[in-house]
Amino acid sequence: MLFGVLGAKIAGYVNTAARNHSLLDIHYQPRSRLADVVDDPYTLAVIDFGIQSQFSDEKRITVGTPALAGGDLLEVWRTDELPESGRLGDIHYRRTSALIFGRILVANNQDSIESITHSIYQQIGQLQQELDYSQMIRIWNYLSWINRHDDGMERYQSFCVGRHQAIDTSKGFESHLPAATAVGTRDDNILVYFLAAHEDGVQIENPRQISAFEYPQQYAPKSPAFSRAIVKQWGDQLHLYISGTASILGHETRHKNRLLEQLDECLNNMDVLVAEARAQTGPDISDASQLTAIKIYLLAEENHEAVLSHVRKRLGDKVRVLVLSADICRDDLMLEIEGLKSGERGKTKD
Ligand code: 3EB
Repeated sequence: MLFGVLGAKIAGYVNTAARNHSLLDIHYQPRSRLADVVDDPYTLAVIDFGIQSQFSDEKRITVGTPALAGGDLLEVWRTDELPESGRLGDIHYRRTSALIFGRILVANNQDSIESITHSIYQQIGQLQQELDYSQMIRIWNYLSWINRHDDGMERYQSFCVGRHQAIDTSKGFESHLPAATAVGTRDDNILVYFLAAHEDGVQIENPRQISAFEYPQQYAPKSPAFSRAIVKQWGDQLHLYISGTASILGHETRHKNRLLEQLDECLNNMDVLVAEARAQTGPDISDASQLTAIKIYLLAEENHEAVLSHVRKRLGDKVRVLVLSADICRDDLMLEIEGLKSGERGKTKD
């Protein structure tokens, strides 16, 4: 009898995980569920937002871009296989047979942002090689004081140099670049977290924009190494990761000092990326309103209500919207937006 109950309990547990064959599921949960989510052994990572970038526990990352809207939500990454935790150099990771989630937090010190970035990306490359997850899929970079000029160069530009020098730039590397976010925090930490896998996703570029890796040198002496979006199949799930997207056409900032026009241009760019992704690989959604979630990084906090109401007018109320306080890598950009579609083909998860 006792065994029966226990057996059923274990079976129930296994079934919960096995029911959806999603190698990776990303969804949003109310903050009140934090304890359950962290206790769940299948939780790979929990992304949270606050005043300062930090590792709040073994699974939870607090990103130093405080939430102005949507702060009642946690972003939860869950797998269908018990993840194994480990550490290599400064990188903490959790991994399954299919994927690895890594995170690294480095305090600003006397070293230049270029050399800190170089060390971070070198360690990431080493981890990918040693543990055999060769394809970077999606990466988030939260750099303190991104617009400050250190040694005559904006810290974002120095970051681009350090990154470019550390990654593999052998022939054809531009067609294997991850989707990325690079925004600024106002604390003294540099936080990078990422998702890598054995096999590449499908890289999506934006026909309205010059690819970042082909930008003219004025934006960074070494080109920004990221793609505009990635589509990745995880078992029966298809994910679309849209990089931080700004009011840029070609390579130039549009609508300087006009917040809502910049917002519309970001959303136009995201609509185009969704359409490109659909044409190339078929996530069954037609525009940004059908994304699972977007994160809006906003320079001027006091504008968050205007931004949120404009976004709701354009995208409706299905998509989760987080508005986060952050610095943006060009000083004429007032905001930047990233997007996620998770779930089975054609279905939107909440
Ligand atoms: C842009 O389109 C805006 O350097 O990794 C967005 C996303 C931006 C990622 C990066 C930079 C990066 O150029 C800036």
